[in-house]
Amino acid sequence: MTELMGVVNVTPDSFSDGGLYLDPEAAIAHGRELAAAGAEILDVGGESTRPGADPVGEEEELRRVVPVIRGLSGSRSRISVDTSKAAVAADALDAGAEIVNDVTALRGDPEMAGLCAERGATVVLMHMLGEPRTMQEDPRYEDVVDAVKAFLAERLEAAVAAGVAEERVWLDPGIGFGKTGAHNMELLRRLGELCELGRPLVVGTSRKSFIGRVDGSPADQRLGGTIASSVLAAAEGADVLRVHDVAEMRQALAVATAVLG
Ligand code: HH2
Repeated sequence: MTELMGVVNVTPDSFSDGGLYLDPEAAIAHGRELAAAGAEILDVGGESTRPGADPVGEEEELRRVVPVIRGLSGSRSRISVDTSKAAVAADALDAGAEIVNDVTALRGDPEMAGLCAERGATVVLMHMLGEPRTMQEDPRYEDVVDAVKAFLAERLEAAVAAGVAEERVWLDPGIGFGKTGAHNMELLRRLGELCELGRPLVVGTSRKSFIGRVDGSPADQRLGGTIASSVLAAAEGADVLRVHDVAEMRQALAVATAVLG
């Protein structure tokens, strides 16, 4: 069954919901709502990775995410921390997280792989070309699916070499991370090729700008495009869908599953 990872952004500047849940109580209430709506996983993040975003210091990121994870631990959803810093991941794991969602695929902090290995965390390894500040400046690939697949295979191997159990690794093509609209479409259309890597696939299309490029919609009006792309991704083999709108996505998936049998 496809699982839903609900997004809890404790940031002032996330591209679609920045500032809405910066207060820990508001973030905890939002996370509880997503859990009640059927999110199997809650992904708590304290640093925006939108194109052009400025990096956040370790202290500030800890201050944002740890109280929220503590407040959500014990709910029926598993908790994931969206960070590329080992110190943040360590405290998040102590506070009740069990998944580390690292958009740098363990390349951002030399301590991250060892920490995840030692703590037995599940790790999401995501593809990104370049870094958030510059990743959307003219990204190019000979074949985007082949490039992402080779990258994810290499990062999976690196994680295992660092002691992370292979069965604890999930992979993610990184929709919108150093990709044009056409690259994102091709990745979604050929997602099945990434399933050949043999690990669960996480896909995050939620509210992203490739949807806006199709119909001109702003970030807060991309629910239809999020649902269409996520259902298609699930049909192509995605195991986990990272979304902001859990209730609507849960219903869409239930209907898609009922139709397909
Ligand atoms: N997308 C975003 C952040 N983290 N993690 C994974 N594994 N996959 C994704 O596609 C992904 C991710 C961007 O979305 P959001 O968190 O809403 O925005 P921001 O980075 O501006 O906070």
